[in-house]
Amino acid sequence: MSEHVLQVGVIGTGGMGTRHAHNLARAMAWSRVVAVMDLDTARASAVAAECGARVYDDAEALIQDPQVQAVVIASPDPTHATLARACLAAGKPVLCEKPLATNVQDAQAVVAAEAALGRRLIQVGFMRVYDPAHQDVKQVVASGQIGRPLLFRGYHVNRNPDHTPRTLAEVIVNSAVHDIHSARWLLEDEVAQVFTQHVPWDAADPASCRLLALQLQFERGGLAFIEVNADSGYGYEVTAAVVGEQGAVESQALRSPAVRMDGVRGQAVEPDWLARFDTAYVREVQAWTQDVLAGRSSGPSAWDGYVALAVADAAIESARQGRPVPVEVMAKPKIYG
Ligand code: ISE
Repeated sequence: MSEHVLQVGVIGTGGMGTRHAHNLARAMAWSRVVAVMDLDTARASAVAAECGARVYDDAEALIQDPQVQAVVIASPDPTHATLARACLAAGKPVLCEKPLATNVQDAQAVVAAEAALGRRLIQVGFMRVYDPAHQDVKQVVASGQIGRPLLFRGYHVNRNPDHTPRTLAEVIVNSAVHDIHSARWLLEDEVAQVFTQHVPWDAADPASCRLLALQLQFERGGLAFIEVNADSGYGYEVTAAVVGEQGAVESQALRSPAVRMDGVRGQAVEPDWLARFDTAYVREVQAWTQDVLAGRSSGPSAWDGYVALAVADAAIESARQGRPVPVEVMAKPKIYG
């Protein structure tokens, strides 16, 4: 590995992949982007030109490039598990955007492959653990000042300007996995069962989802209420709150200043996750690249990605059955501690 500068390949140049590429190229002296891949080669070429990188139209070829020392997977969700396993086979550290896979079986296969390798190479893109507002909540809970945590409350609102219908499975697997991970991270406990309710996007299509409500029960008795709104109509918001035996803590909903004018008090609401989590994404790749250069893994693991999908799988089943469903997970491999 280069002594001081990590050479990274980025797969996928949509909004997330482009943001990662820009951060890797500009936010720290110890990393640079040497390869960029997208099936849209024009889009990939634009990002590559900004980063001084080579362009690929084949992900496997980028992974095999000897100049590529670590990989970011920011391609469409259905490609994540296969590409993560290709990185494992090549022995290359990888930051894989969530979800780790689109179903629990594929996620389990990634975990099994990493366990067979005997060392952690995968970090999953649960970037909220690097968000200053979430870290403030974590610090209060970890300090013990609110006592034993009893409840996590997640509020997750997406703007959807085209009002593109979403399915229940997609809202759970693509969006709610963030809140499921936040609940596990903040309560430091595992989910025992989940109950799902939702408002369909189309009343005639119960598999569609306009608004999701998850109720989680944890192994030590704690609870979580998670709300995911697929089309807020006003902006993008994410908050996290924890209620403890002696108090409660919650993140600030909006980061913008409140402005009072003409008889109105207002605050700007951010349009999307790239805006709301700008600092978190920088800190995420700074921490990940420092880990890789130091030969360690400390961020959200493939195990975290798998467990989030095990909970998601139970949530989908709960919606189908209309009752709480237990969460089943495989035995935790030793490499995850
Ligand atoms: C998106 O893929 C993200 O990861 C965002 O953080 C989340 O808020 C959104 O719901 C997902 O679609």
